[in-house]
Amino acid sequence: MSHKTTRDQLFADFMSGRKDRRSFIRDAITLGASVTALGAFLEACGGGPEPAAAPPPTDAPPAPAPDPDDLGPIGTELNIYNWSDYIAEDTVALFEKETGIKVRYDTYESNEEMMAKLQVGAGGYDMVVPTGYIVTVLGAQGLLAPLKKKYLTNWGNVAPLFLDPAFDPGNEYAVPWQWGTTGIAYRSDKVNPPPDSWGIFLDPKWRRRMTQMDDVRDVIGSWLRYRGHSLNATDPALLDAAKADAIASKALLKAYISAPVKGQLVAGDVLVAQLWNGDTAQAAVEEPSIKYVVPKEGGSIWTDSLVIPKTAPNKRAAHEFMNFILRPDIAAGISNFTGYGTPNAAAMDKLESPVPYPDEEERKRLEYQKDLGAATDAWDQLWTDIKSA
Ligand code: N2P
Repeated sequence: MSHKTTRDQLFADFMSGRKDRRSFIRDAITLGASVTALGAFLEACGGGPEPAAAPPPTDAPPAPAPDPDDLGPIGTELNIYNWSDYIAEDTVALFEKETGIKVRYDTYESNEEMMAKLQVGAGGYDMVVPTGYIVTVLGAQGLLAPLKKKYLTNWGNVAPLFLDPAFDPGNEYAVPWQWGTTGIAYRSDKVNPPPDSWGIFLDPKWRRRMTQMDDVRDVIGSWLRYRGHSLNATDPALLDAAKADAIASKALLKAYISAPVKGQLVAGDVLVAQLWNGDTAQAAVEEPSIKYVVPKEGGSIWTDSLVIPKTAPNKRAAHEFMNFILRPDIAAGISNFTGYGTPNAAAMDKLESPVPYPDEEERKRLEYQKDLGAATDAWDQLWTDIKSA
């Protein structure tokens, strides 16, 4: 049967009521009708078949199939889930004003907290901000929507160092947001000599005035580096040694706490804290004696990225936000507030105190966190053991 005959039959069946609306739409799309044309036709029919309605024209060429890269209209809402203290105070307001999109903005304190929500499909988020190795995990679990690059007209501003990262080949899912390092924040007015080793977290002199982050990768990673190993190690013997160090240190720590430790550093309740460089810079704005060091044994370097969950209800608006923050002025505003490095090359000369890209020498001491694959469970168990010790 020719396409035309099939189509005539389909319309005839629908108009006579032999075919219901749902299967009519499905079959018409299979035959190449465009969604717009179908919508107009159905509207003209008044929502259902009417025996008296005129038959639709049948000699028009079949409409092209809907474009899979077309995300439709921009929408009116956007739900963002980001780390705390990780955006400028005016970024969201500027975006809302320019686009008319209303943003709901929630925050989290660790990749694990964010992933737990995403994996059970909670929150209704359109955009989350995982660290590199987590992009790999979420992508492999089929939880991310691929980027539609045609909406990212400002993509050219991304510095070459952040293109095609190992954690997301071809930037299939991720738009780089900020990059930074994990080291030690300390009160230089009280801690002398300044710390230069992860071993400070084993020094009883600072009992109950020290914290490490509430983060499985950063805590175990620091103890691995302390003993001269990769922070991506999976060898059970190395992990056991890291566990022993972590448990010895735990007896001296005030808490496992991440970004919210800033207030305690400023107040002087905490004098030494494992922390990221940017959050340390934020605390130093309030209390200039707060300084930052990457220990001699080395620490982690990471890039966090914007990604869109597969279940996101507002994917087009999410792309609009991505393109917005790829603008140099907006990107510079974000890094000026967060104290982290920008992956936006065009924003570099707009920064108040730009974090320079790490040079060769620094990169030797810094290591990217990688997906641990099958060893993830062992690490998680270790973390549970440490926390309950
Ligand atoms: C937000 C810092 C997040 C960096 N305060 C973690 N990669």
